[in-house]
Amino acid sequence: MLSATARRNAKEISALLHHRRRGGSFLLAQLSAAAPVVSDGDVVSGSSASSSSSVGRLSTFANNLQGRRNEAWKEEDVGPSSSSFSSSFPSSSSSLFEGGARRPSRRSRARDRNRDNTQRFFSTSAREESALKSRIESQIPDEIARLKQLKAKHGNEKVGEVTVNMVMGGMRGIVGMLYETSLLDANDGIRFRGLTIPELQEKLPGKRDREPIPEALLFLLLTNKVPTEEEVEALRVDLMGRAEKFAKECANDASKKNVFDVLRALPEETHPMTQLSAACLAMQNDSQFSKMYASGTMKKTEYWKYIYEDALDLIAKLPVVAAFIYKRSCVKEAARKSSEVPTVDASLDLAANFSQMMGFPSNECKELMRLYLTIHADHEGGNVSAHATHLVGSALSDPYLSFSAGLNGLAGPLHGLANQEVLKWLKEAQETLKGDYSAETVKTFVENTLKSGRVVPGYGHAVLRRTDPRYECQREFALKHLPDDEMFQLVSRLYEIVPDVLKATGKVQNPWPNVDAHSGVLLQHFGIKEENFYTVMFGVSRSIGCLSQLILSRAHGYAIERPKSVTSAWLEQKFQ
Ligand code: NMX
Ligand code: MLT
Repeated sequence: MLSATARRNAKEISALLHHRRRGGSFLLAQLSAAAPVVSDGDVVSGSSASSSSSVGRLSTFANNLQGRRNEAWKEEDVGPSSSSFSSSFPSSSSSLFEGGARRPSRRSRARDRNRDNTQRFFSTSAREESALKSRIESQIPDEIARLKQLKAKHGNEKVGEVTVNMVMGGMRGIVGMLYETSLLDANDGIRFRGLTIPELQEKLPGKRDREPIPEALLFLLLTNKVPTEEEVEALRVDLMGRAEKFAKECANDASKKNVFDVLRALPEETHPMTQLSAACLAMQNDSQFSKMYASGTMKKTEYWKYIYEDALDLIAKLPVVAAFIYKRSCVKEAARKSSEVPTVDASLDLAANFSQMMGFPSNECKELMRLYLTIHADHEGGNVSAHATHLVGSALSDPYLSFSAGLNGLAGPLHGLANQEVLKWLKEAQETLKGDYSAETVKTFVENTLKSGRVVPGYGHAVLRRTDPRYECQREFALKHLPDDEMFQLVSRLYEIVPDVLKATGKVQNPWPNVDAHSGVLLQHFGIKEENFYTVMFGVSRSIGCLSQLILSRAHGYAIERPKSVTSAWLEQKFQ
């Protein structure tokens, strides 16, 4: 933490920098808030540096920076709205990066110097590149070349036909976007970089017991490579370090308003998903990508580096924020309610720590959390949450803005909120059936649900045409850990009855259960009984998939998304 004197000094430095350019205010934010203290390119942890030497370093740096800025401005004013990418990207109209070296112009050299200085203010992790980040960086040229070749060879070939039914039916079945991290097959189910869920359970290293840890999945999604034990551990340490730093800073620095103040200002009864999405937006001020973009010093080829930092920060922060929401707004028992920032145990894995922060430290519950956070992470790109994140991100909105949009979609009852609806429905069934789970009474209960105009929550899918493999692996978990749970027995009975009832309607394309039909039963068994929180857990997990792809989308230079829409009159005229 910088002392009060150091902060005051930082303010003065910023005032000095803040003439005629918005870059100055951006630097102020970094100077007054940042932990690292910078001198001639060395980063010293703010907490370990004495405040007087910090002030000296800041002043020296500011003087150098001011001198260099003046020099840069003499050459040409550079702003984010200027066509500042053209020198690095001769063919900037193309969606994928084009090659072609050019001698840097005077203007771009000036911008580079400016950028070098700006970048020194970013967190240690942004500068000391992790092995994962370096690996991603080393893969980018080949990936871009592969995509470029694909376009060059097959750019004008067709991948399908679009019918009026597809246009009018939620774009179902239209191949319309690139999404690398996972692929869904109607009959095989989901594959994460080619691996099924049982394969993940078998192959991903870093396991504490049987279930994979989400850190290993994140590595796989980002690199298309099964990590080693060491690689998983390095990523775990990185993420937990980010989580711990975030929680400690928010808990200890009363002088700065933070996301937890924003959440405390909301009524306790605000839906947890609304709180999570609002929290994402409240943290957007921390976006390194947005600050770099506003500084006008970032090249297009560097976007992904700051998206990466934001994405990993967000993945690390979300469980802390979610645990806070749970304790404050969801738990019924007053003794467990708390409006304190949760304490992160950085020696644990992300899922175990999440479970512990929520107040469930048992090994079984931690194991369930690992499974839960792994299997909900990704479901190719067309689902509402992934697509919304992808779409918003394509406008170069940062990960906080983009993922908040994804969460808003996840909060809908036909998508992620279905897990909440399932538990409500199961409780209703328990109350109505009073322990009589005979085939006839259960069938009547399901038919009555349809008659009342509701969908059967947890059943059906836009793409799948079989029982969701995510349902199957949760069922396996239940058979191992809670075979005698009464609600699990009801869920098993429903699995025998519901598909036939849905088939009998003659319109449901997929009568089989999806992921949401099972998750709540497991959670309530271990004491997480507040179903209005379930979608938040889905969101914490989904960040892993959506944000992995967001990093890759910027790394590979994807285009802004802008499909064509038509009016119904346009369609009618076309077929007249
Ligand atoms: N219960 C009752 N009716 C259903 C169900 C269901 N579980 N599933 C589909 N239908 C209906 C659907 O409403 C539609 O009716 P209509 O023509 O009157 O509008 C008809 O069957 C055809 O729909 P489909 O083509 O089978 O399904 P679609 O791709 O449109 O929708 C879902 C997919 C998942 C939105 C739909 O199956 C559903 O509403 N399921 C229940 C909610 C749910 O479990 N959602 C979670 C999905 C997984 N996730 O986590 O996101
Ligand atoms: C998901 O996990 O996103 C859901 O199964 C919905 C979908 O894939 O459309």
